[in-house]
Amino acid sequence: MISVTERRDTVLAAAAGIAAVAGSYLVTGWALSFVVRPVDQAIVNLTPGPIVTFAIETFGDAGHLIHIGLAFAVVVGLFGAVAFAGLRLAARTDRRAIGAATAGAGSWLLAAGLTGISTGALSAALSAAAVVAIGWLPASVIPAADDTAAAGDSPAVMDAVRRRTLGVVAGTLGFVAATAIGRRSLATDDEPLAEAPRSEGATARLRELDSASLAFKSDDLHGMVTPIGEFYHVDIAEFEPEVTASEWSLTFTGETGSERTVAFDELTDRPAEHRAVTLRCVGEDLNGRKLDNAVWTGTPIRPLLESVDPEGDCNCAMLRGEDGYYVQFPVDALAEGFLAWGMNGKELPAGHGHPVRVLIPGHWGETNVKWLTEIELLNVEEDGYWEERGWEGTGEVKTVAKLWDEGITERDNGQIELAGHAYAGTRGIERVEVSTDGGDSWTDATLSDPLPDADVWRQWRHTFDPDATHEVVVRAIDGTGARQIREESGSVPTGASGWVRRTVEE
Ligand SMILES: Nc1nc2c(c(=O)[nH]1)N[C@H]1C(S)=C(S)[C@@H](COP(=O)(O)O)O[C@H]1N2
Ligand SMILES: [Mo]
Repeated sequence: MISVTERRDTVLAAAAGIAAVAGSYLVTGWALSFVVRPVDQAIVNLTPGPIVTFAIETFGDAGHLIHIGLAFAVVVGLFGAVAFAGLRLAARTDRRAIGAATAGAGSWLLAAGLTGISTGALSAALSAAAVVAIGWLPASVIPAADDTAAAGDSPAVMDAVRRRTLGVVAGTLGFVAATAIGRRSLATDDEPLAEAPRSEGATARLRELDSASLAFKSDDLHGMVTPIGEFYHVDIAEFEPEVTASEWSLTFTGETGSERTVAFDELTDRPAEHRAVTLRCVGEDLNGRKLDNAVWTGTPIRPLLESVDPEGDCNCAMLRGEDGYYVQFPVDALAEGFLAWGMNGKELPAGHGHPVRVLIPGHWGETNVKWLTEIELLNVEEDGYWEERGWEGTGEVKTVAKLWDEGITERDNGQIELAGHAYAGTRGIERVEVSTDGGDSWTDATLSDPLPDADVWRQWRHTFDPDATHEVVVRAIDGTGARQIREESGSVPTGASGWVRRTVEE
């Protein structure tokens, strides 16, 4: 039989666990030193590839909620266990101070162990204080084991225990709410991004893309450039690395004639270019939203690569990011790449690889390593992060024409406008064809002006007079004259294929 006090201690310990996490969050926010982060990272790293792939296919972006939820539960459980041990010790020795000291020290060690003493000191202290506050202070207002035993678990005493325990739980939830609100007021997310070094030319490029854009009926449609805040994200980690420009460096390792480390200032002193580059994730649905375009400021990789004298037997390189991400692909593709430190004229945002990422023309998004720290030249091919999980996404992107939801609008004259973006990597988009009769007949869509950039999408638009329910189908033809693959397939392993279809009512 579980005694009243044991049950009470279990509830108090759970409350203490929650308060410890909230205390850490109050200090750190959603950052690397938050106590949940290392556990979440461990869960992500330890989850077998097939399960990751299954979760992404089944739940899409909501899959993140599963590992994050699990990580929260584990960390609450860990702090709760420490608090429980303290409460039990207090009951056993009848010395609350001993229990509180044990719980406080134990939770401080736990928090510091999770986040590291240097980064997480304050967060650890607050977690420990929360555990002590919840586990110990209420113990003085709630009848202890002896009292309840003496009272023979009388209904009156049991009632008091229950009421006061509920009071502590309510207080904890209040604390959680207060930390969430407190964090929001502390948050500096709205701080504008600084201009990127050497980004003067980016403004002219942005203007050029803007004037190449088609005008649309809908204001919700992006033109040729995706605004920074709306550019898609794909991250293996829930918590973005925090790397400052002065901390950052890139090292060429492995099979090189001479190893080399490049610092941020050295990189940004090199010849700068402003390239429009489109990214598309191999894991997205056929008509998914993980396709975006920006003007990136950076410098070509080729001269740096040549300077280290690559010697590997497989003509392949493993690129690694600060978040533990890695991807391997041919050096020939890498040599065409670009080391970017600016995005739409601003310094690279934290979520897009601050301070430096790589951009590989024409290949799937996964080759564009963010927070890039190392380029290792190899003798034998090795799998990258996504290849270990069943994808084959290091090659060239497939051709796609998207028909966006907000791209289907009715004009004032009753015509229907259809619009989207089309992308075929370095092959370029030659034509987009639209059918409004389920694929029996096809018309060429109007395209945005071609740009000089090697790896950039185009916009398309088509208007027609509706007369019934229309089965709309769109398909693109790339610069080599090849038509978008008709056969339908899901994203695993080589990216979704098929033609986007939509029923449009008059
Ligand atoms: N370091 C690192 N680089 C990464 C990833 C990552 O998780 N970590 N995700 C990759 C994937 S799968 C894609 S599609 C692109 C997305 O880039 P974005 O988040 O800037 O849109 O980044 C790639 N580079
Ligand atoms: Mo991706």
